[in-house]
Formats: sequence, C-alpha cells, structure tokens
Amino acid sequence: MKKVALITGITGQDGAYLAEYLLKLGYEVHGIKRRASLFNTDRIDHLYQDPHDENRRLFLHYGDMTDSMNLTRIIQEVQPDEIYNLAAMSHVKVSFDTPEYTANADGIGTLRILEAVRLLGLTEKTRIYQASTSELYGLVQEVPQRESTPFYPRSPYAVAKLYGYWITVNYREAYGMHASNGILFNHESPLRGETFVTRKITRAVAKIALGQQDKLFLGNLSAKRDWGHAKDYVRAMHAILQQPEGSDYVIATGITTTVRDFVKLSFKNVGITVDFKNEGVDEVGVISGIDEVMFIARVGAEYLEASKALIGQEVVRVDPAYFRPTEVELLIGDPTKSKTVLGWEPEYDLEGLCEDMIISDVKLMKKDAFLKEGGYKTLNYFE
Ligand code: NAP
Ligand code: G4F
Repeated sequence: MKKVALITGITGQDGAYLAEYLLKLGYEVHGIKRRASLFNTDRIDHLYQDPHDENRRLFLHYGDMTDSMNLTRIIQEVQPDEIYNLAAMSHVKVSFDTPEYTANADGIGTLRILEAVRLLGLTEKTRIYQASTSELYGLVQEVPQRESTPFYPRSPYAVAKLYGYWITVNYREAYGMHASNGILFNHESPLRGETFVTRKITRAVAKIALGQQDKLFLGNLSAKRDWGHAKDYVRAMHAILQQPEGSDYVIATGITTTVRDFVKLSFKNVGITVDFKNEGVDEVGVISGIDEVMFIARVGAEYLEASKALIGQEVVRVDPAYFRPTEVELLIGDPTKSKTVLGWEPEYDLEGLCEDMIISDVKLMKKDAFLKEGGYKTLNYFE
C-alpha cells in the first residue's frame, strides 16, 4: 500500500527536499502552501505534476498554520499516514520583529496539527514529525548539546518552538500518539533562504567573484554553528517516523564553525583568500590572494583579470544592524542517539556543503545561463 504523507511548509528548503525524497520512496505527497501574490513554488516546480495526470502523486493544498479549520479539513481529506510539520516563521532575527505572529504560527500551529489528528480520530493511524530546533538550547547549558540538555531559548522564535516541542511530547504521553521531535541543528543547501547567514555569504561571494557586488555586511562573525546539509537532514526526518515508537532526536554533525570561518571557506571555494583583521565592529575581511586555477575552475577565465584587481580590497564588514537583542553564541550537537537508533549518517561535511552552495550560487548569479537552463526546474536534488 502506498503511504500518504502531508508536509506543512512544502515550499520551504526542507519541504522541497523532503517532498522529492518521499516521492522517490513511492509516497503520495500532499503539501500545504500559503496563498501569495506571486508564485512561491520555485523550490518544488520540478516536482509539479499536471492535475489531470492520473498517476499524480504530488498534491498541493492552500492553507496556513494560523487557521485551525483549514488545517483540520486538509487532514480530514488527506487522511495522512505521516505528517511532517515543517511550516514556520523560521527566521530568528525576524521573530524579534513579529513575536506574536511567530508564537501563533510556530507554537500554536503545532498544537493545531496535533489536536486536529486527535479530534479526527487519527491518533492510531497518523504519525507526526515536529520540526524542533537547536535554537531551543540557546544559552547553552551543556557542550555538546544532546537530547537531555536543558533548554534556554533566546528569541521569540525559540520560545515558540519550545511550546511546539513540549506540546508534541505531551500529546505523545497523554494520548499515546506517535509524535516525535527532530531537534535539528542548522542545515543549509543551495535552496536555503537568502537571508540566513550561509546563503547570504555564498550568494555574496559568487557576486563578488563575478564583479557584481563590492562588499558583504554581516553581524556577529564569532557565532558558532553546527552546519549540515538539508539533504541529509530530511532523510533523518523520515527515519524518525519509521521507528516503532515516537521519540525525540538530535540531528547534528558534531562539528562547530564560526561565521568568520564559513566566510573564509566560501571565498576559498572560488579561489579567493580572505584574511580578517581588527576586532568587534571594526573587523574587516580583506582579499590577500587568488588561486588562479581554482578561480578559473569555479568562476571562469573571463572573470580572472578583474578579480586580480580585488587583491587588497576590503570585502567583508560588520554592520551592527544584524546583531540580535539576545544571541545564541555556540551550537554543537551530539548525534549519538540518531546514529545508533536511526542508523543515520550524514553524507556531506562542511566542505562538501559549502562547495555545493558556492557552485550553485555562481551558476545562479550567471543569471542568463541559469534561466536559459530553466532555473530550479532543471534541478533534481537527489541526483
Ligand atoms: P523555510 O525555508 O523558512 O520554510 C518554511 C516553510 O514554512 C515555507 O514553506 C513557508 O511558506 C512555510 N510557512 C511559514 N509560515 C507559514 C504559515 N503561517 N502557514 C503555512 N506555511 C507557513 O524553513 P526550513 O529551513 O525549510 O525549515 C523547516 C522547518 O524546520 C521550520 O519549522 C524551521 O523552523 C525548522 N528548523 C530549521 C532548521 C534549519 O537549519 N533549516 C533547523 C531546525 C529547525 P512560504 O514559502 O510561503 O514562505
Ligand atoms: O543563519 P542564521 O540566521 O541562523 P540561526 O539564527 O542559527 O537560525 C537557523 O537555524 C536554527 C537552528 O539552530 C533554525 F531553527 C532556524 O529556523 C534557522 O534556520 O544565523 C546564524 C548565525 C547567528 O548567530 C547570527 O547572529 O549567524 C549570525 N550572523 C552573523 N551575521 C548572521 C549574520 N545571521 C544572519 N541571518 N545574517 C547576518 O548577516
């Protein structure tokens, strides 16, 4: 029997990778997307199937995490075996500007899904994955962070996700539901939203290498994150729902890196060496050399002459506008449980992740070529 999955947040980074992964596994996939004034399905357009196709296995439904009746109706219609609750206002800095909405969509939104499953009498049938986050650890109480590490959220986003985490645990314990939290550490990809720090960096590096941008302004360069690849992390989400019982799992690489070092690595990926000098808000990143072979391979010989003129140029600066009122300085996860129980192993390391993002962004910034090839529609993420 074909399994049926419902993904909230299917138009996001993880939703797109997960939808493709589940379709490849033979699932019928339903996704909830928000109505927007422009198309917002770029990341999943390559999976789109004509509504008249009799063998269609991807279905999209309009909906919103703040609308209980809508969510309940969709779950009633779809009768899913598995729900992946990925929809959220997921930007930590923005959550300080929109705290009430974030609490509603990310916190109460999770309750709406759980309660709909319960009210519809689907507690035996439907397994639920909740997209929990390493942001729950916030002001970290233990290094590395594991499933038993106490939480100390540091943003309206993390506080909303704290509610989502505990209401998921509560429904599991109170009603015997197969409901699980994936406590995922930061995961990135070529599909990452442009305002998260890794993608902001890889896009800017590609543009600087192509002569389209002069400078990259960043906030806290010393923040440390445990960065993995979203492709690896969606495999873990699926594995969590295949376990006999619901439970909570840390998904992480166990390695942490500063934002500063991710900047250096990204430039290195296009053959540009960047050194940092000064401290605090006066810290700057300056180009000190070009590896011509690497530059030509990654960017193109036609851009080499112009790039040589960049040596000695200041290309990174700190802008305090990107500082957060309360910061999460260090995240590093201990993935022992997910490795032993789920058998989960990531395929990408940080170098592989950064390379994947840089290659994609250089291609994307060479816009004409990219659009001629059909943009995202030409990409099969799991091939
Ligand atoms: P993302 O790219 O920002 O995608 C979020 C998705 O949620 C998008 O499809 C978005 O729709 C949708 N959405 C937002 N508000 C909604 C609402 N009110 N109703 C319905 N849909 C809504 O996030 P992601 O990186 O894929 O992350 C997926 C989930 O994992 C999120 O819950 C995030 O908080 C959590 N998480 C992410 C990470 C990470 O490092 N990526 C780590 C831990 C946990 P639009 O496309 O219309 O905006
Ligand atoms: O890329 P970020 O915005 O991700 P953040 O805040 O860690 O949150 C992401 O990961 C969480 C998992 O831990 C998810 F739950 C959440 O949904 C989201 O996907 O920022 C990473 C770090 C922060 O310390 C930030 O202060 O980079 C620092 N940073 C420095 N300059 C910057 C910038 N972040 C952004 N977005 N933009 C900057 O210019």
